[in-house]
Amino acid sequence: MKHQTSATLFERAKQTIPGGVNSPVRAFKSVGCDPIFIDKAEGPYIFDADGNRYIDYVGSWGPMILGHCHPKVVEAIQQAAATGASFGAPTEREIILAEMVREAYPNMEKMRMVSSGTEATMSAIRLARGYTGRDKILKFDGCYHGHADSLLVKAGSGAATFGVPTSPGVPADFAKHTLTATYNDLEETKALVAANKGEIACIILEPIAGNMGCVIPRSGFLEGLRALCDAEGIVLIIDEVMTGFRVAFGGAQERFGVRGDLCCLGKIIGGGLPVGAFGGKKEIMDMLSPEGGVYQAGTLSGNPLAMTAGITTLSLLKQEGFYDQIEEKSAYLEAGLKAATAKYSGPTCFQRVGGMFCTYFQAGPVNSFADAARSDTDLFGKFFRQMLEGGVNLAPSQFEAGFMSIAHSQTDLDTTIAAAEKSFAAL
Ligand code: KE4
Repeated sequence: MKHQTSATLFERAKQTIPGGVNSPVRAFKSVGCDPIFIDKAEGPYIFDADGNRYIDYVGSWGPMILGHCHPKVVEAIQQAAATGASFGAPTEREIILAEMVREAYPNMEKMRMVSSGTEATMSAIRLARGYTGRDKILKFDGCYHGHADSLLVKAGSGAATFGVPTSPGVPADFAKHTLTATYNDLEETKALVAANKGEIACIILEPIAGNMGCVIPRSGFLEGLRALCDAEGIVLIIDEVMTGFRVAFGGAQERFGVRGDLCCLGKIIGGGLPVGAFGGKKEIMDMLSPEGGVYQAGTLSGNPLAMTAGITTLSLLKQEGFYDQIEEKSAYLEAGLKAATAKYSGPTCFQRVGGMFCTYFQAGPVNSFADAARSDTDLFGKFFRQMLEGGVNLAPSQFEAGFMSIAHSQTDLDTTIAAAEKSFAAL
């Protein structure tokens, strides 16, 4: 087959795949250029179809915290593939991964493996509704929990990027059960709960909102939601699909000390293969079929290859000092990017927790989606394109977070900072 460049692949892809991509944000629509098609990846690098190398801060949107193609993960997957790709029957590997996850998230007394973050949050919400007998759910503007119908209401990530927060195709009858509040606004949330007393099954949130950049919970916000849910018999669902094993081995729940009744995971626990998980209190989880009446299922749930990739990944994350190194690299990058704005007169605001971060093109601070939406997305797009030209692959949207991996070297960070200096100067 004649060598295909990203441009030719994109044209060809659009013939059979809507927008030429299997997930909207990959189309680079909000950053004003055509997408790059990836040929291969290694460590902190991705290589596109035109042979360009990029220092990668997307990391498949979070999973690749070890860097791409970690030899131990590759070898484990190769060995697992030789013993069977999928059985549709239970395996010990599912137990091993569940036990490893429970060690890091003790509130996940029991859990179910699924194949995506969307499946995890969708199932957790159904379970919360089944457990409480209530229909309404409460989420926060700018938080994205996947594309299940009841969640595409003022969602973040792709939906926000396209400025179409409430997606067509979601029946009004579904959306009406979804209440939305302002992230970090505990008083508003309390008022909304009071106005729907006894009707709300769950409150679901990102403990650090990585789908409107990187929005950090105000002191007392998570604690306040925990107390509110306890007082009102509401299930608190903490969606750690992005933050789980990202900002600490025990995620944001370890970092902030506030635990959900249910917790959703994804991304890193699959080591790049399709895995999601939801879990929590035994009394809630045991309502799931075949124990209880709440139905949830999946052909590839607990897939042996994905379980193997997850087990190998988590075992490497447990190594002493792993998150200290991620913190060190991320803090160095933060300082460098801030210094890189010296020749740039416009306002920027850099927000970070551990190895997830965002440069907002505004003065900040950014505490909510309304704050994030004030960013200059055109300027972000220009910066993104400059950085891509400079060999650095950032998340292609102002409303996404960037991710550090352990594979990013000092040289990679210095190269990134130099590219940022050039890019800011050219804005
Ligand atoms: P998936 O269904 O995409 O595996 O997970 C949905 C999801 C749930 N919860 C949180 C907090 C998430 O961040 C996500 C997915 N994250 C986006 C990136 N912001 C996925 C990238 C994409 O949509 O292509």
